[in-house]
Amino acid sequence: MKLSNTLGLTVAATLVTFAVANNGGESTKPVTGTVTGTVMFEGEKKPEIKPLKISAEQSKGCCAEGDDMNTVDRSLVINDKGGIANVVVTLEAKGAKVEIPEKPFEFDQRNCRFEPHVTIVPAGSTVKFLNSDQVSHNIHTYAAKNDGENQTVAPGGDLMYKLEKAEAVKVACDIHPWMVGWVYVTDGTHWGLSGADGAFELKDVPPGDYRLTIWHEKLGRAKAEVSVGADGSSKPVAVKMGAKKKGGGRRRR
Ligand SMILES: [Cu+2]
Repeated sequence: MKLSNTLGLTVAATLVTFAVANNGGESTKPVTGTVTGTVMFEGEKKPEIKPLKISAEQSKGCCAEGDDMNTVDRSLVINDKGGIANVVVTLEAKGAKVEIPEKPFEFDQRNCRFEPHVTIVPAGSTVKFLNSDQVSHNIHTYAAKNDGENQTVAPGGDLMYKLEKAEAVKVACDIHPWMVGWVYVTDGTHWGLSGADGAFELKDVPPGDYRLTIWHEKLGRAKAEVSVGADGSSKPVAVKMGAKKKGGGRRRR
């Protein structure tokens, strides 16, 4: 009898300890969720994107001897199922703090292409342009709200570029006209970039109702809303983007 009593007490005490530890963990880390979704192309016909036209003369020194230049045009990449790559998705959660990392965001130039094609940075960040090539590049940024940049970066060199205001900044190289990349500066608190299948995710989003800001360099903007429940759950967001309308409000047939 005595033995079973002791055993019972031990089990009960263990359960209490476990419950307290669990509660303690939850109170220090607030519940957040991961917003997921896909961006799909909407339209009868997927636009045809032609390879970049790059002459041997222009691309001299871009690649190792005998290697071919990558001529894939990344300005609009749609997979077989209609998923659109390189779409920027951001949201702003009130009260959420964005920490600007001390280490700058790296934006490389490799084999005469910008890597990555699109990078998302919070306003106030610094981007470090690198040059991993054996040839010089000329960083030329097209900014409306931020400072512009137009400087040559020698092989192995770099260039620091501070971005204070939210906007999509086009980055080009004047020496290699096919080189185009984007630095998307956001004043949102959470962001994600769609992958090759059009899927994106925004992590650590606190519960609430949000309007997503969606941007693609060729397709323009789209709208979507998402709710993150008190338990952190949310329904996947289905975003559709079509060819940009010309002439302002012209209807699609
Ligand atoms: Cu270049």
